[in-house]
Amino acid sequence: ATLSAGLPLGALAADKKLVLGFSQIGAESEWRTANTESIKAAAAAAGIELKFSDAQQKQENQIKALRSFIAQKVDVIAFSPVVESGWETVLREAKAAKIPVILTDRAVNVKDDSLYVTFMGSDFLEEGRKAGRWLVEKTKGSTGDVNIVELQGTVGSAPAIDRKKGFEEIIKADPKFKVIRSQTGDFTRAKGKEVMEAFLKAEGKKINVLYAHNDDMAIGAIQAIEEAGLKPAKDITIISIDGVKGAFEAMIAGKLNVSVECSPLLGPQLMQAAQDLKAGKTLPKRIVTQESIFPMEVAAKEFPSRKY
Ligand code: GZL
Repeated sequence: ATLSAGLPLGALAADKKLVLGFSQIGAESEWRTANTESIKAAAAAAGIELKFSDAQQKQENQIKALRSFIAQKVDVIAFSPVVESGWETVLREAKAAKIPVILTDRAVNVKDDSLYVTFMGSDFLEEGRKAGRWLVEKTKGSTGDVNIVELQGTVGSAPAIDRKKGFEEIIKADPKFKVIRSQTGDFTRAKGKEVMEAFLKAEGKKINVLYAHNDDMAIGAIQAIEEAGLKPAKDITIISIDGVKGAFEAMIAGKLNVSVECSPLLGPQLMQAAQDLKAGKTLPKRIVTQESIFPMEVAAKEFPSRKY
């Protein structure tokens, strides 16, 4: 897609520093703080002036930040939308101001996709499928029911919607898989622990598997499982997503079975995209991050080379 704005950024005086306004969701998880570090470090390395705002996971704060970037006439706006809906109006204001918008990490639901130049981030559907495929493999040959409890991410967010969808797409193939409880833990350790305590009270020893949409909620749930006198990764198989340091530490301690990688290291790609826009280049509408999966058996070997 070409620049939805007017003059290509190339019209900027060559020596003028590119100014990028970035609206970050918050600091809810290890993933998020690693993502922020990646963006700040990459801006400094690229000599880009970064105006950074933290929305404490509130959409209204993100919209306020985007409006302030428009008022300041930044060259490029980028943000990680906390939920998929409710962005049309402010994105139209950015378009009217001829400021190109880059989406990072999470997608938005808009009818007119000229409202953003590109969306760079993971394929959350595929992350959910990878989690489902790992569980199918792990329970191959077992005939009894596999009772699953699910800790969903932030309600209405692209990762929560798609990680649920991708996982269900795979497990629906075998009726032995039963999701007996599913509730949001809002991607945080504290909420993940609280909701897992409720699951354990309601279902107790019936629970065979926990599927957590991120490592932070899984780590919170591990505390609840231990406090209930059960052995995480043994009495209850635990599958999570992100691949942050805390997950590797839990796998090395034998308390988490697998983590599907979701890379937060989008900073360099974001700065490259902003500079390409300034140079008048067109960007692909979708840039997908390449990712892997880490079962506990490889955690100790992989840990030293992990960058987040
Ligand atoms: C995924 C990102 C999610 C992470 C969580 O790209 O949006 O938000 O999986 C984070 O850890 O809070």
